Amino acid sequence: MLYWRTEFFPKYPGDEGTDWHQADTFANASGTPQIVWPEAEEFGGTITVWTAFTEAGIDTAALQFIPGTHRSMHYDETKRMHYDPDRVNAADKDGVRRGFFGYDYRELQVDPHWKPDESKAVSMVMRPGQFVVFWSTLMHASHPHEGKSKDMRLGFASRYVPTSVRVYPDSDYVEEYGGRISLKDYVRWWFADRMTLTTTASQLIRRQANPLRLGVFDR
Ligand SMILES: O=C(O)CCC(=O)C(=O)O
Repeated sequence: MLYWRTEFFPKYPGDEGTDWHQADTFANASGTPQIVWPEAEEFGGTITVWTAFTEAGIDTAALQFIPGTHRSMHYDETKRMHYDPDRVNAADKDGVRRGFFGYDYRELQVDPHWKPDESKAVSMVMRPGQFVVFWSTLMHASHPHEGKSKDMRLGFASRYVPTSVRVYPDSDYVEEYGGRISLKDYVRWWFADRMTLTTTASQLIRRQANPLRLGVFDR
């Protein structure tokens, strides 16, 4: 298994929720596929372990999921989204303030008139240290941070794929969310043994730090 990407997801008091989205190749923001599965595989996407570093409640940007949506993609990541930082915290979508960190995920919709069935959405209220594991093609989003509390919400996403998946193929840099990151010193971690996903977040971190079980790949 390859540990190929990590991201912090902060939501400050008053911040919008995250747009509903599914991610298959992760070309969504950068325009270039970041993971490419073998052609014979019917799968795409990545396992995400999203760990709450803070409280994540209904009023403080808890994640939301729509069960059963991971098998069919409503978004086409070969389309382009357009980055505009002025969009952040400025859009109202069906009565909810939502956005995608300067992008509008609706730009990728296969059917521009389609809407996610929010009546089936499940909210994932989490305490610090708890984590949720989900496939990235599962429709997910977050509530806005309503600003009723002064505390930020911070999530940390770790992303995993099988070793047969090509990661950042033919890319020297990633340009997304208004920044450009060189992949010159990029490494991905390789798990040499079986990992049970019932471990706690701290066990997971300990495992990630255990050199006997890990290798480092260059590209
Ligand atoms: O934390 C969020 O609001 C979004 C997280 C997310 O989309 C992800 O981890 O894939």
